[in-house]
Amino acid sequence: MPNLRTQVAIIGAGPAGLLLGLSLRASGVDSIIVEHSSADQVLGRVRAGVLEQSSAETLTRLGLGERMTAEGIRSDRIFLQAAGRRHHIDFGALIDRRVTLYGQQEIERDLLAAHERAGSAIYFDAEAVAVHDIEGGQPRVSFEHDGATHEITADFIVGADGIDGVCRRSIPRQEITLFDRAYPFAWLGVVAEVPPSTEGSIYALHDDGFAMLAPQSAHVSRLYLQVDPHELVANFSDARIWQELQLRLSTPGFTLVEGPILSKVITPMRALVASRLGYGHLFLIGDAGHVLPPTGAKGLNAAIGDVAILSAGLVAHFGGSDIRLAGYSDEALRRQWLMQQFAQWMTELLHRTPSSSILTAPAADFNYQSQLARIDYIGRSVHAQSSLAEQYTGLPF
Ligand code: RFL
Repeated sequence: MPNLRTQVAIIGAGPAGLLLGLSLRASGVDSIIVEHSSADQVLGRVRAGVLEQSSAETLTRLGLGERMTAEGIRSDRIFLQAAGRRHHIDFGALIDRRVTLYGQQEIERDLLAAHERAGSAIYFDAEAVAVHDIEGGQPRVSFEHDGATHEITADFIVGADGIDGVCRRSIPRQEITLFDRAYPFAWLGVVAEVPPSTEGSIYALHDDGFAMLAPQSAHVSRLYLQVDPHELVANFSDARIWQELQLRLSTPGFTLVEGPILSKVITPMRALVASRLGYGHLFLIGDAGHVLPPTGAKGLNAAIGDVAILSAGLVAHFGGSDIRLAGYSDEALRRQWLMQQFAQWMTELLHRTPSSSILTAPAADFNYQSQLARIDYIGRSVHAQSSLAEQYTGLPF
């Protein structure tokens, strides 16, 4: 059985795990990454696409800025739309901050290329990944690879294994609480080979539900529709998708350009925060510790923020000081709850909540009228717009 030894064993080669490995390496801390999918599967997942200003700066500091700067879109605005009126939220003019629109799969491609250049140890297609002895001084990770059982002994294990990974579940149940919330709607997300019809993302509330248009590059746009969480992708032909998008995104004088749809996926809308992101010698980063509804575009940014905080803590630990590492969970959770309240606010502002046994039809209609008024207020108030801009582009604290 191959026995390996490293300072930090990382489970999961999503953006959080890959970025942590690179960040540690830049400070002379070694790691091994274990991933249960293949590299092609990792690169094939289409997900987030909005980078806060500080996330883009973190990636640039780690030498990942070249393609992002050349191919990503620096955007200084979004549009909020309701009742056929579109409000321009101009981050640049309001607070002089911006976001970068660059697909998560492109970031992962850049991260994997950087790891390849650096000769990092990454085990793709690992099976039966398990963590052991996280409370003791010699935590271990075991996994099957190429027909052989491997074991890694490490100083620390980092769970970067997403919402369904093994790491969070390895913390004893009595030691962790999960704050969990499911929304009664989902997103149908499509990637279309079509130049963006707008210079900034459009977030629209419509009688039929939420719709969004997000530029991704000069030739690619992402588009989203609120759908019932029990809907099947098969029920959405390209023609039906474009028809719904045209309806929900329409305003006088705006033309939504149509084109070939490259992918379609339905994602349930969910929020989850673990009460702790560290236990013994195990730490959780990214979706392994918390999941955000995508409306605030924070999931990937939260992962990048976790990496920045944990990486600094681990580097300080190996340099002889434990204070930062001991504070990781509290600091990352404080930032996480700031992001959660914003994502919740955006989600509740922009989706039609279906009536249910809890929310009667008149109450659902009341909510909708109130949402329309809130968007009208944001359109009229520079203070409300500045607050939105500050939270969307990333809190500076
Ligand atoms: P990831 O990207 O889920 O990566 C986790 C990695 O761990 C691997 N893994 C394991 N490896 C070894 N052993 C095991 N037992 C393992 N179990 C899992 C997985 O194969 C995977 O490679 O988590 P990470 O790195 O924390 O990154 C977080 C982001 O991916 C996530 O926050 C965002 O993409 C969320 N999200 C979105 N966020 C946005 O801000 N805007 C969006 O538009 C947006 N769209 C999305 C999304 C997440 C989605 N998923 C997870 C359903 C759309 C989708 C479909």
